[in-house]
Amino acid sequence: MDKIDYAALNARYGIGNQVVFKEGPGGLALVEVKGVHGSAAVALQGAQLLSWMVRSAPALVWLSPAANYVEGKSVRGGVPICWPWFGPHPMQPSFPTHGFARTLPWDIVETQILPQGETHLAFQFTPGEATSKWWPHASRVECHMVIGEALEMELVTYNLSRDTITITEALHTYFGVSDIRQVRVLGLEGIEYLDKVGGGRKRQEGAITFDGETDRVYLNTTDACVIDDPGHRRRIHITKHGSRSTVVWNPWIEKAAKLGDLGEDGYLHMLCVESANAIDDAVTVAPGAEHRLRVRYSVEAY
Ligand code: TA6
Repeated sequence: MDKIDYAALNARYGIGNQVVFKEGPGGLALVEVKGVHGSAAVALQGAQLLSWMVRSAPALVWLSPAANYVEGKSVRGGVPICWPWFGPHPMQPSFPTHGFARTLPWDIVETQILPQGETHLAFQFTPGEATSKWWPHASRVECHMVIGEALEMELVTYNLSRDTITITEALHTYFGVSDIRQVRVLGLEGIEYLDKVGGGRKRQEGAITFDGETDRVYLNTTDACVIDDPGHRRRIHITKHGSRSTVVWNPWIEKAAKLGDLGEDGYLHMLCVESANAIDDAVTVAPGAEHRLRVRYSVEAY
């Protein structure tokens, strides 16, 4: 990893003690946000949001207590950005799973405090020589985050080439839950999904509940979702634009043990609800055009 000049980063993009660049675990460069409404930490590697807290409530975004912080490896938790493909590459099994954007360094390009006190961060990644073996298309991707009592994220793909490009993508968000066995996901009733555990395509009946490994890609849905968590007495509202797939994943006991970086019983306290464009919902971007995937996360206590 190139040596980071934190003094220069803070001089250019730091904002008092509200936006501070510093070295984090494993030498990963972080930007820490301490806003009037909420706080967050984002790794420059992958523009990966690692934490988001609103006041003293239990963390809304889960970060594994056993996460490895290693250059070139996605940290377990937060919001990994899957781009320019989701899951295994459709034709090249040797290519990195979930694309390469989540494991490479992004540049910060803007920081600002918005009129209502939220913090806006903008990150940018431009594929080049190092990634051309996987992705030989002139393109750029940006991630904008607005951090406050709600969390808004927007992933923007720019096609800078003369050819149409096709991407799949996901904001692979790990939400914090009290106990996965008590949690329900509402909003996907009646939607067709690809069941990556049991195989085949099925249709969701009623709320999604969890009693084992769950790995589903809900297709052709622009619907909002709600994570209802009685243990934390809260509902997390997930709305999205520019996304036709929603991925719901909990590894449960055996898969979590195999992954090895979720910590003791970590699977009980996390749930991925990922706003994506995957499988049938791949996105084509015309030459010179752009595609935007946007999410908004907010929390309602009850
Ligand atoms: O989004 C769900 C999923 O595709 C699962 O199949 C599982 O592989 C998960 O992503 C995590 O993938 P990772 O490469 O981060 O371990």
